[in-house]
This record gives sequence, structure tokens and C-alpha cells, in this order.
Amino acid sequence: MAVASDRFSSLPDSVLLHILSFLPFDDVVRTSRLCKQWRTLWCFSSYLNFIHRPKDLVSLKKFVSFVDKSLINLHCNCNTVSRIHLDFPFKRCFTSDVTVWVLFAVSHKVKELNLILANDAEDAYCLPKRLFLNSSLEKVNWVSCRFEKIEVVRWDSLRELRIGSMEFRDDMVRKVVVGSPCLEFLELDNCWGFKRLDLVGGKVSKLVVNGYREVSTLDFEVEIEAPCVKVLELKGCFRMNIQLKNVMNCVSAKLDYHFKIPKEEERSNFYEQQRHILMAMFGSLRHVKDVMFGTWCIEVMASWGMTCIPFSMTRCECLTLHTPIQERYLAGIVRLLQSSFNLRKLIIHMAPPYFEFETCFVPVVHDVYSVGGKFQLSMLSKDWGLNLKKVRVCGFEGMRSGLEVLFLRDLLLVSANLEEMVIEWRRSGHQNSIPDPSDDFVTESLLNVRGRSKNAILLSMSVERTLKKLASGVILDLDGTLLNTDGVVSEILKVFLVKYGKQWDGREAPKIVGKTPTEAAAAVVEDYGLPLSTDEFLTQFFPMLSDQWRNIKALPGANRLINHLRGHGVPMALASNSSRSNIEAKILHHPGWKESFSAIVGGDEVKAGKPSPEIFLEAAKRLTMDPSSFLVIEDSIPGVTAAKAAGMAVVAVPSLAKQSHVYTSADEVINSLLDLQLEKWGLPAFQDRIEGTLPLEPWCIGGPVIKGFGRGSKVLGIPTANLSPEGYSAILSEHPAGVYFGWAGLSGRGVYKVVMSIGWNPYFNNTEKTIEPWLLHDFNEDFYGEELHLVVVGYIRPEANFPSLETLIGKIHEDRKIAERALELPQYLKYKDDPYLKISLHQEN
Ligand code: ADP
Ligand code: RBF
Ligand code: MG
Repeated sequence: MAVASDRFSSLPDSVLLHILSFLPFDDVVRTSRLCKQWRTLWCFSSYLNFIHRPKDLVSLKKFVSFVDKSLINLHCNCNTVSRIHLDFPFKRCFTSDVTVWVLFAVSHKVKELNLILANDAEDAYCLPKRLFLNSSLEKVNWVSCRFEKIEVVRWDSLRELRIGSMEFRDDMVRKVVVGSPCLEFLELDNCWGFKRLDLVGGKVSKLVVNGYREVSTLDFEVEIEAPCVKVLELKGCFRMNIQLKNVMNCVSAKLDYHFKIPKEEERSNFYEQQRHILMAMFGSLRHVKDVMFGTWCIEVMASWGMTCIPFSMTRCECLTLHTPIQERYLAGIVRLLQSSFNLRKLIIHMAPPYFEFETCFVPVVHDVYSVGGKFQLSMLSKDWGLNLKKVRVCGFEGMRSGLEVLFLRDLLLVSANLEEMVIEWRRSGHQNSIPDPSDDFVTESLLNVRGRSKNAILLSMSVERTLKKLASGVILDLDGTLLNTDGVVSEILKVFLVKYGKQWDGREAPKIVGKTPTEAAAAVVEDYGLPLSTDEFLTQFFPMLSDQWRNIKALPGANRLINHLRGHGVPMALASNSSRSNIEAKILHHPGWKESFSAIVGGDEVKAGKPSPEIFLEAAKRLTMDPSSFLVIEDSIPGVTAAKAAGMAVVAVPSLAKQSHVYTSADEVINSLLDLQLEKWGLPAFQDRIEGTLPLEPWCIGGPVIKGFGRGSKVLGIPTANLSPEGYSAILSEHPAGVYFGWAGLSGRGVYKVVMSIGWNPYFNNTEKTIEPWLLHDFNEDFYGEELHLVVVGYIRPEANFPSLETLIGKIHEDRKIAERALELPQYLKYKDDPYLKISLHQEN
């Protein structure tokens, strides 16, 4: 290929050399063809980067001979090399080659020598003695090499030393410190062998210890004595006790380490030991001005219990906390704030911790945020934070635990002299965040409560807003997305199990939903101890199931969605793992469905079903549209995986409760089809909502009023009359969690407007799905035991979490107003006369 014009050559040599310094050397050689100037310059490049990744011997040999040749070539050219960077998978057979290169570096007086020699442990390259008497090296980074029998170290110019994955014994530490009068920076990454990191007499001002390899007990102790160190960082994973013996000149400390969780039998006093370690560190770092704590330390802090704080950081002016705002960490966060009351700047990095997370032994204290009726931050003394001027929040992605906004609000309330709070808000539309009832909820809540910090400027910066792709077609999954197949499965199981003398208790549902028939069958056979093989079970069960296909109900919102899309001419396909004939048999009973789909693809029409993308790609092909122009709606994880792999946008509608957090690859997770917002995907919006409500095909539920959670009137000031779960859980399972409204008939009393929530009340995180009807009428008494009948006529919103009780209550009152007004509309008012509501005292008995 002819190069039109050699623009590179017109660049100044210094610029070209700078570019060369970043390139691996083989690229430098290769690209020299592109540019005339390059050709003469490359051998003057003073930075040599030799990087090679493949591990096979053939390619390694080629690489080694390339380095050999390059160095000979450069040697002849007698140029000045200042950095050599070698990074390749070392093998013992290359020892003499590497030694030649190292000696080349020594004789050419390079200033920087990096040897990143990954290897299998026994192959570690032994650093040659010559290297330890050197006055030109200023910076080195050695990984996976070996020190051996070094008597003296003399590094007259060395300023930075990084060693990784190497044994570094105490005597070697001393030799290095004594022999390197200019050494300022020392970093040890996952090294081992040292017990005393004694830097006395040296000039090291920054020390980083990143993990410690190969020690597994807390009895082992490492002492750090580093009187000159100004910046200290402890990070990575430790398994032993660390003592900071003398760090009196430290001004900035980062405690971002975590511990390897010990084996079960060693756990009993693990946190106590952790507290001791941390407390000792506090003692040594009391004077430090700038302190950063990682999530681990905060968790240890939180485990302290509600007693007094045995430490303080009186000099700390800038505190950085790397922690999500969750119940689990709150006590720790509060305690750290308490102990540093001369703060000028607070930085909170809300990202999740790096360390493994599944084991948590701090008991989750419910309602930790308000202890004795006080919100946590009000536990800080009145004169706390008088100097606090700036708060910076990074990694904020909207509400996750629901406590974030509450926490920030309280921070505004307690800090009297705050000048600015900057929130770097990453709004990725991420599915894990709890849906906000309103878009500007967070900013609004914060703007409304400036509290004592009247002059604080609140800056909320959107750091990242991912644009959603626009769709022009829709592909739908069938079972669990459009059809309530699981409901019918449960019904048949009930009958089936009776034959074997067992009783279906409904609690098994989660084990069946979303599974393949074989997996589900195996679970049932095992759980109920049936005298059948999985295959036998299926042979008996399947005919019963297919008999019932006509009884599979459409899920709420399915008909609405299909009719709407068809009405607007949006191309639609159906893609299901079940066989084509089963699909046809199932949708036969739903008028208008079959004609709405321009393509139907069954699991038996492709080589591999979901999670393979094939089924979706096939659907796109049949519609002769580009895969990327589709929105897929799916309820199962394999389905979401398949659709993403097909390059499509996916909205997940999980059919199992409280599972939305596992659908991490979906573009959005919604609670039910009722909450689908097509306009977000560039598709025509639904237009059937009236005055904030969505009309539903009315449905009924009723029974005697029983005692509920005992918090409706007490905690919220909103009484909700609970129904007995017996008998109604089946009806409830058909209806998605959310806020609904309608009419309530109370035996012998009358008919009233009612607004209700159905679900698990995320704010209280109930374990059972309940219905909580609030009758919009003032009763002067309780009516436990009386018969209550409800006709549900419309839907308002999905259930949500809230940062505080006040915001939850506020929202429920908004719902009340919406319901009260809507129920006056003729289309809802007419159901007031429904005979189901007119129950007399006699009927009840
Ligand atoms: P529970 O723990 O039983 O849910 P609540 O504090 O929620 O207690 O109060 C609900 C009870 O309050 C109902 O069972 C009913 O007897 C009574 N009650 C009084 N007024 C109302 C109302 N307007 N709506 C619902 N329940 C009410
Ligand atoms: N609880 C929640 O956790 N999230 C909600 O979005 C929610 N919405 C509600 C809406 C209405 C109209 C009512 C009456 C209650 C709602 N609740 C919600 C439930 C409330 O927390 C519940 O009534 C109390 O837990 C009493 O048991
Ligand atoms: Mg109640």
C-alpha cells in the first residue's frame, strides 16, 4: 500500500521519539516502514519496551531472539538507552539470555529497568549480583524474580523500587534501605518473607504495601517502622496482624486493605482481632491529616457495637470513605465521622467494595438508621463538623439501598458551615438501583433540606448517561412473560401430588419458576420424595399440563401490550424455547395473538435454544430486520442472556419475586408489563392512562379482616386492613406488586373508596406478598373479624423503596389523592354498585 504522504516525518524528532517510547519495540521496528524519519530514529529510541504474552515455547524463542538481535543492533549503534522494560512469561531456559539483557542494561547505564517475568514458581529468575552494585538505576520494577545471597546493595541513584510477588526477607530490606541513600518510594505487591519492614535510617517517604502472600494466621505479625514515611498505603489482602510502629511523620494514610475470611472454626473472635488491629493503627495514625478508609475497615468499625468510640483522629482534615451507603456499614461510617471532628473535607466514594463480600458476620441491625428515634447522624455532637466545608460524593448511581439520599440529607443537616456538596452522579439507568418514583427525586429531596448549611451549593453532576438504543421492532418471550404458565403448573402439581399422598404448599414455586421442565421435575421429585424418576414424572405430568393449556391466563398487561403494538404497526415476533407446536397450542386460546406476530420461532426450529442467541437472530431474520433494531421482553435469565448476545435491547420482567438484582445484563428491569414504558425505546407510548391511573379489568378479593404487621397506624399513621393469607395467596400471585385502587365493601357498614399496596413492601422488606388496603374513610374503631370485599379497578404505580419513612408516607398520601379523584370518574365510579361489595351481616355467616 502506498503511503500518500509521509506526514510523520515532518514531526519534530523529539515528538517522534516520544511516540516511540510508548510502543513495544517490535512495533517500533515494524512501523519504521511508514515513516522515513522513523527509520533513522528508531535505533536512537532511548526507551525499549519488549512485551510478549503468548506462553508457547516457539513464540517465546522467537521473542527472545528478537530481543537479542535488537540489543546487539543497538549496541553497535552505541545509542543511549535510558529505560528497558521486559515483560514476558519467563522460563528457566532463558536465564542466560535475560542475564545478558540485564548486563546490557547495567553497562549502558540505564536509569529504569523493569523485569516483569511471570513464571511458574520454580522458574523464577534469579537477579544477578552485578545488578546490586549500580549507580545509574533510578527506578526499578521487578515482578516474580528472586533475590539470592546478596551481600551488599549499593544503589546510589535509586529513587523508586517496586517489587512484586517476591520473597523479601528482613535482612534484604535492611540492605536495600542502607544501600539506597536516595530511595523515596517503596512498593511491595504481594511479597512475603519480611516480618519487620524497618525503614529507619532511610529516606523512603512513600510506602505502599499491597497484600502479603503465603501467611495464613493472625498470630503472625508484621511490624512497620518507617519514621520518614509521609504517605502510607495498605491495600490488598492480608492474613496477618500489621503493626504500625513508628509512622510519626505520616500525613496521608490509606487503609484500603481487607482480610482473608478465616475458616469456619477460626471465626469466633475474628472481628475482635480485626478491631484490635485497627485500633492499634488508629493509635499510630492519630496525627494524620488525610485519611482514607476502605470498606473493610468500615465494616470492622461497624462491628464495634453501640458502645463508645475508643479512638479519635483529631488532626484529620480530609477523610475519604470508600463505601456503599448500606445498613451494614452505617454504624462504621458514623463512628468514623464521630472520631474526626475537625474535618474540612469529606469524600465519599459509594462504589461497592473490592473484596469478596458474601460472608458477612456483622448482624444486620434493622432500622440502624434511626437509633432510639434519632437519625444516625444526629448522634454526632452539636459542634461536630464546624470546619466541614466540602463534601464530594463519587460513584453515586441513584438509590441502591434507599439510604443514600437520607444520609446525604442528614449530612447537610448536621454540617453548619458547609460550602458545597458535589455529587458526581452516574446515571446509567442501571437495573440494580431501586426505581425512583420521580426522576429528580434525589436533587429535590436534598434541595429541600439545606438545614443548617443554608448557603451550601449543591452540585449534582451527571457523569455518565448512557443513551438507550432505539428500537423499531419487538420480540416477546411467551411463558412467564405473556402467559402465567407457572400458575397452571402449580395448580396441576397440587392435583398430581395428592395422588401420591402429598400436599402442595405453594412455597416450592421459586424452585420451579424459570427452570427447564427437567430441572423443575427433578426438584419436585426430590422435594416431595416421590417414588418416581424424573422421566417417569414428566411422562405422567406433561399430558396433564397440555390438557390445561387453555386455562393458562395472560399475564397482566400482555393483551394491552400486544394490542397496542399491533395497533401501531410495530413488527412483532414471538421467540420461545418451547416447541413450535406447543407454542401454537398455547396461544390458540388467546384471540388476536397469533395474527399479531409476523414470526414465531420455537426451540425446535433452531440448533440451540436460549441462552444461545440463535432463536432471536432467527426471529430478526424472518422479519428481515437488523437484530440491533429490536427490543426484547423476557422474564428469564437465559432469555436475557440470549437477547443480549443477539445484540438486542432487553427489558426484563422477572417472574420471581425480589429477583430483580440478578438481572444485571438487562437494559432495564421492570416489575410487570404494566410498568413498561415503550417511549424509552423509541416506540409509540401507551396512551391509556387516565389522571395518573391505568384502568384494569376489575378483579375481586375478600375475607375477614385479621391482624397485620402492627405498624400501619402506629408507624405510618395509615391503617391497612389485612386479609387472611389463606385462600388469597393464589389470587395475589396473579397480580404484580404495586399500588392499586378500587372499592371496598365492609359487611353491614357500607362501600368505601380504597387504595392499596400489593407486594413485599420493599421499605420493610416483608417475606410474604400481602395486600394492604387503606379504606379512605374515618372509622372510629377497629373492625377486625368483619368481612371485607374489594373490587380492584385500577393501577397506579409499582411498589418502591424510599429513603425515609416520611418520603414513604408522602408517596402513599399522593396515591390516596390520585385514587380519590380517579374513583369519581364514571369509568371507575360504576363499580361502586358491584354486587360483590354489598355484603350484609347475614351473608357473612
Ligand atoms: P394491622 O397490624 O392489623 O395491620 P394497622 O395499624 O394497619 O394494624 O391497622 C389496621 C386496622 O385498623 C384494620 O384492621 C382496621 O380494623 C382498623 N382501621 C381503622 N380505620 C381503617 C381504615 N381507614 N382503613 C383500614 N383499616 C382501618
Ligand atoms: N410500602 C413500600 O415499601 N413501598 C411502597 O411503595 C408502598 N406503597 C404503598 C401504597 C399504599 C397506597 C399503601 C396503603 C401502602 C403502601 N406501602 C408501601 C405499604 C406500607 O409500607 C404498609 O402499608 C405498611 O408496611 C403497613 O404494614
Ligand atoms: Mg395493616
